[in-house]
Amino acid sequence: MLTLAPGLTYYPDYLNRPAQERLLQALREITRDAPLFTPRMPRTGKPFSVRMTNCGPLGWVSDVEGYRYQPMHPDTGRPWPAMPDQVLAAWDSLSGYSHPPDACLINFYEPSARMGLHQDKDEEEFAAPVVSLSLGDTALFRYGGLDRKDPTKSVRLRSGDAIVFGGPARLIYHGIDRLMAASSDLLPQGGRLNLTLRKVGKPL
Ligand code: MD6
Ligand code: FE
Repeated sequence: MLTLAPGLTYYPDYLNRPAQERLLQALREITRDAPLFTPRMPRTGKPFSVRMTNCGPLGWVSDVEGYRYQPMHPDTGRPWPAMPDQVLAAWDSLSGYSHPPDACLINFYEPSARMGLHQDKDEEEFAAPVVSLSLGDTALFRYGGLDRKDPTKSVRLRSGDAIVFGGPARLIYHGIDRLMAASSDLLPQGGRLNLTLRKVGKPL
């Protein structure tokens, strides 16, 4: 484990190859029930380059109306599939938080996709961290501070790596600049999957 900044911890190789393959298989089953959708920017409707789906009681969606969590898939209207045990186990071992996550956002990056600098702030419970798991091609992950203009650093997230955004790092700006083409053979067609596990609501 490596501390990149106060509250920002990095776990290289958190999932070994068999665990990555198991998780990938679980994600394939999830996307059969809850297909990847193309999120759009609020107001402008401009599509993200990343496609998404979710598992767990709540899922994060974005469309012209705004960003929000909701219990149904935006295209199928069905509830999101359950979180795999492996995802719940990762939360238990990495979050340091005593309640289960209620959302797991699954981002799929084609080789050319990226994600602009943003904060994860659509949750109510900032006492819970966000736990992130990466599969497939290596990504250049940029992180900064609480102000968009703060200086940034980068770390390469490889298949199987985990990072945790908690405490003073919970609301820092971060994004994905680019993928490293053909850096992993986990996904037959290349690309990258990132899972972010969250506690959205305050515990009852
Ligand atoms: C990604 N990750 O790795 C995008 N957010 O593809 C995130 O946006 C993220 O990794 C909050 C906490 C950890 C993350
Ligand atoms: Fe994020």
